[in-house]
Amino acid sequence: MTTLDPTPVSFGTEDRLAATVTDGALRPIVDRVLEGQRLSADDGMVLFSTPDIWTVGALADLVRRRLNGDVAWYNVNRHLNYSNICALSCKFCSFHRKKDDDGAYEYSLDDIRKEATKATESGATEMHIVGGLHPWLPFQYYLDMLSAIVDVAPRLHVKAFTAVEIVHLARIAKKGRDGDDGIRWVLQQLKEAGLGSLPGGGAEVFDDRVHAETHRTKISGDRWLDVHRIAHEEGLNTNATMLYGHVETCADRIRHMQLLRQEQDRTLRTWATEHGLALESSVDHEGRPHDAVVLHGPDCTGLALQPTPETCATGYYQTLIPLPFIPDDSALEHLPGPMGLENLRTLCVARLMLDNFPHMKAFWIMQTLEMAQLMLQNGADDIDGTVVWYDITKVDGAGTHQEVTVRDLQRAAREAGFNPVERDTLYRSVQRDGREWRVES
Ligand code: V47
Repeated sequence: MTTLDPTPVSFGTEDRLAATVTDGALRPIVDRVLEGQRLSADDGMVLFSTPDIWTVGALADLVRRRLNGDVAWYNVNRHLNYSNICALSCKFCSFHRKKDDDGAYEYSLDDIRKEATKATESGATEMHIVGGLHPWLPFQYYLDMLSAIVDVAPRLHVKAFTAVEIVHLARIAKKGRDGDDGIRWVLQQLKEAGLGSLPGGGAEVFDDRVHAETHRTKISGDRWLDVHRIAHEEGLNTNATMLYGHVETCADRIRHMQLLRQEQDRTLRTWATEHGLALESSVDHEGRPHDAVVLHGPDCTGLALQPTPETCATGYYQTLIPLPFIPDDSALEHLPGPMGLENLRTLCVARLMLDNFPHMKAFWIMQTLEMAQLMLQNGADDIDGTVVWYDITKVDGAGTHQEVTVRDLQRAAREAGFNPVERDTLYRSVQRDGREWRVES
């Protein structure tokens, strides 16, 4: 039997732009993007409301190619959700359980050791660990978890604990949940025990009304940003998410992106100074200079982030992961959740607004691998990894086993017209021979 290889498709960005601008409101934005200028919140709102979504996609693709060329990043990873027992009951979440609920679980240190061993034996480079706010596990459990992983799988990068968990740990370690000191202490202890970076979860949407309506008892957006700021100060790279498509507005999404952009400006200024790099001034949409760090990709001159944070005193945001709200089994199940074009547009707008984020991730578990392909063509440069087990969200009745192979990831990227490149957590390319791997320096 013969099989037909799908032909990789490619769209010439300039051609797409020339051919598709059908909305006059987009013309000044097209000019600004072509000139590398920063977009305003008003521009963001135009991008969300224009019927001409294909121009929005072409612009996002242009920016994505400036930063990452034709590379589509993926990684060989494992997710581990150590417990679903949670003191909170956020309305969008179907993962949390109370202690005596059906299906409540927690991993012992031995379970974690076994998972880390399996991960490393399968050639994974990363373990992504998050869980609920467990009411009675002591702080020592989290340190022991990291030490156990380092013990059995010393090369595995541990990306673990959302900002929400970090604040919880500061509280249970009796270091207080307010102020910077307790958070800093927790992060220092975890880093010493083996923590490599922070994932982007728990950011939801930085807005007080949304916070009150959907996740009232969780930390505020300001507190989430504080934790990531302190993590960066402690030399840890972090990611950011935005959980959209429930009760927030497009203006709320833009505000979320602006707050992240502002914080990344601050972080990158320190980062660049530390590296002895001159800062370039950029201009905003009205031609006013602002002193943001300008990121350029491989085919441009200027400052590109070098992924060498192990030797760096300052970390930064690596990627934004837009997370479409998945209503199934949550207290907001009556809401429909966003559909494909909304997901695509949100990713595009994020790519265009967050000019100082080097990466945009289309998390295939929540977007589907098929949509992730389209997203690669419209601003995303990363599709996450092999995952294997995932318990936080399940689309269309999926179970906890949610795995794709490296071949699947590579095929998806190639069919979308990109060059699949394996990365480690810090976006260094990985050279692999079966289960053996090394990072390219
Ligand atoms: O923290 C919870 C969100 C996050 C739902 O850093 C939901 O590389 C949609 O943060 N519908 C976990 N989202 C996922 C996450 C993540 C995933 C992949 C990569 C990275 C990274 C981070 O999912 C939670 C919460 O914000 N979430 N429930 C839901 N029903």
